[in-house]
Amino acid sequence: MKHNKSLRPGISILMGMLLCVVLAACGGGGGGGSTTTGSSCGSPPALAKKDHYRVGFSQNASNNPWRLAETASIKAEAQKRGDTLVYADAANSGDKQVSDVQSMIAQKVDVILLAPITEKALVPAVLQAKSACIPVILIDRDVDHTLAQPNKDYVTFIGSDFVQQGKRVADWLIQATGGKAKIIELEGTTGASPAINRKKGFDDEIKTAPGMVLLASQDGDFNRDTGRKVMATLLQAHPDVTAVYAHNDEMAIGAIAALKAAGRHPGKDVIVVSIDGERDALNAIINGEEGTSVQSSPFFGPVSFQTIDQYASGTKLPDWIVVHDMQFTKANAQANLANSF
Ligand code: GYE
Repeated sequence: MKHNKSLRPGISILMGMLLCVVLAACGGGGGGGSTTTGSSCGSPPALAKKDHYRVGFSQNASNNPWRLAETASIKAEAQKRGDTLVYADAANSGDKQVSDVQSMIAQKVDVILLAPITEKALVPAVLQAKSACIPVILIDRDVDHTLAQPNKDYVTFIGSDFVQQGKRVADWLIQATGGKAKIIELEGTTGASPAINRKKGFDDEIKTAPGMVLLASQDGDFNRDTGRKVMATLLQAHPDVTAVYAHNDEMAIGAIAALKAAGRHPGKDVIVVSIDGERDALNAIINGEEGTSVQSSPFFGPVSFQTIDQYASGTKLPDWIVVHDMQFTKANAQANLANSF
């Protein structure tokens, strides 16, 4: 018999909610969420302390070295601890990621680590997990706080300060160009928290230097080939470009290819800067084609599982667990190559 796909998750969520009512406190009364507000299992839902957890990990894509490094870090930590990982890759689709989380809810995992593709798309899934008494920890990307809140709808957000990353890149570029540049900006996936905030951090900072002109800013989807194509098009409209700011290294590498294909000399007539710290970018810094890459660490395994432990022990967690990042330039790229991804 064919099941109605759209009904199935709804039924399992309803069953989950009923179970919570019957048990009065989902998670067996472990630490974590307050039980004074929201559903009967806490707001956010409590997590019972266990020796081993069944952890859902909803990854939004696997098409770049950063995502692969993050997944490897989570898998390695789960294995080290003897925890069971229920893994799903949404292949860049918000709809698929929502159904991936719904499937984890139906499988009754203990806790969900979620890397939401955009700030808005995964909000319904976060709220459904809460209703089903399963705590959610956001990693690497945040959701829109007007729609879902930390320490209420989900436990916390673990991730970098994206505004600061954009600001650091801008400061380096202002310094390197003596405050004079004509810039093309390649944005990350529209609606993703790092794209929104890396743009804000950079754009606000270059406004402090009147000679820094933003010629164009366009979505390159955090993707190398999209970055290359967008750069090739923008280059035709703005041949006077002297700097490229890409929201991630993959798009920067794509932009370098587009510049070279158009007979330009990245590192000489166009300065390229970006964020992440992946191996290809470090190599581009070493060979002079890229100026700087501010790190965005993908190594979420240890901090995510440590946060699960703390939550289950009843530790009050901050709304945001900030991941601290390095910055790579010619001075340290070679020394950090071996640890890059
Ligand atoms: O910079 C990028 C990836 O969400 C912080 O997403 C992450 C970003 C990372 O696709 O390369």
